[in-house]
Amino acid sequence: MKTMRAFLCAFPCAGICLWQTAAGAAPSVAVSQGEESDLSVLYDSADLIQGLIATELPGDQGWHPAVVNAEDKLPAFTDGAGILASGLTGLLNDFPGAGLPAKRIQYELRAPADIGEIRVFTGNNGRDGRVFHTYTVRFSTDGGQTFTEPIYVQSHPSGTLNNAQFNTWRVVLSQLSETAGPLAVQATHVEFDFYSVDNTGGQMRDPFDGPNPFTGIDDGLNAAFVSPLVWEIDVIAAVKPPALSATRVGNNLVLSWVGPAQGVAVQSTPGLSLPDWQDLNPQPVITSDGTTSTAQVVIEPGQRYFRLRF
Ligand SMILES: [Ca+2]
Ligand SMILES: [Ca+2]
Ligand SMILES: [Ca+2]
Repeated sequence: MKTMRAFLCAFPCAGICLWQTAAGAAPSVAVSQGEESDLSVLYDSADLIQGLIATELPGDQGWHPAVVNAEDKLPAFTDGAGILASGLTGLLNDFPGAGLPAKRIQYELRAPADIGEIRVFTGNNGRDGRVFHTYTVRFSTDGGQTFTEPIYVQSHPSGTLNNAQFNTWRVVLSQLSETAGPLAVQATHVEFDFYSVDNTGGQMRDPFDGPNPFTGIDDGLNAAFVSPLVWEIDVIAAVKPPALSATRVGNNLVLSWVGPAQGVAVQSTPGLSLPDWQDLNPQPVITSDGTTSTAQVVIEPGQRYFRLRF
C-alpha cells in the first residue's frame, strides 16, 4: 500500500510546499529537477489535455513580450514536447502584480475523466529562477459551472536559489497526486493559475507580499515578479484498479482479474461493516496468461470477502 506524506515534504536539495483548503484531503507532490535526464518522467503525448488549446480566463496577462511565435504560446503547453528552438517556449509575462497570476487558463476535457496526476514542466536554458513554478489548480465536474477549492503548488520552498552559483537546474517537474484516490472524479474542466516565481536573482519566492492566502504563511520575501517558461502541462488519467471476479472450482475459489500478477497480494476480511483486511498467509500462488491473473484460494467455513493489494 502506498503511504505518502501530505502537505509538506522537504528534501536535502529541493522541496515542495503544498496546501489544500478542503478538509481531509491529502494531496502529495513529488519534484525532480536538473537536466531532462534527471526527471522522473518526461513529456506525455497522450494525456487528457494533449493537443487541447486552453481558454484564457479574465485576469490572464498574456505573454512575455519576447514571445512572438504562435507555437511557443498556448499550443506549447500541450504539444508533448519541451522547449522549442526559440528558447522562449511558454514564457509568461513578468510583473503581473503582487498576488495576481500571470496566466489563467481553462481546459475543457474531451470527455469526463478521473484525473490521477498533474505534471507541470518549467525550465529555462538560462538556468535561472524562471525554472521554478507556482500554480493553483481547480476541477469542475459539472461542465464548468462550479469548481473545487484550489490546490496550491510551489515547486520549491521560498528562498531556494537557482543561478550560476547554485544548482544551475535547467528544468523542473512537479507531479501532483492524491494519496487516497484520484485528484478528481469525472472532471469536465481543469483550471490553472500560474504565478511569478523569482526576483531576477534566481531566488524562488511566493507571489504575495505578506501572508500567502493559500498557506497562511509569510515567506518574508517580496512578491515574485519574474515568471516561468511553462514547457508542458500533463493531466494524467487515473488508473482504475482491476475488478476481481470469483469462480468455484471444487474446494477452491479461483480469483481472477485483468492485470499484473507481480507485486499483488490477496487480502480478505470476514465482514464489511468493520472490515479487517489482512494479507492471506500464506499468499496463494498467482499465475498469469499475460492478460488475466488468477489465484486459487481454499474455501473455508464462514464468510470472507477478498480484495487485491498493489
Ligand atoms: Ca502532453
Ligand atoms: Ca512573499
Ligand atoms: Ca510543450
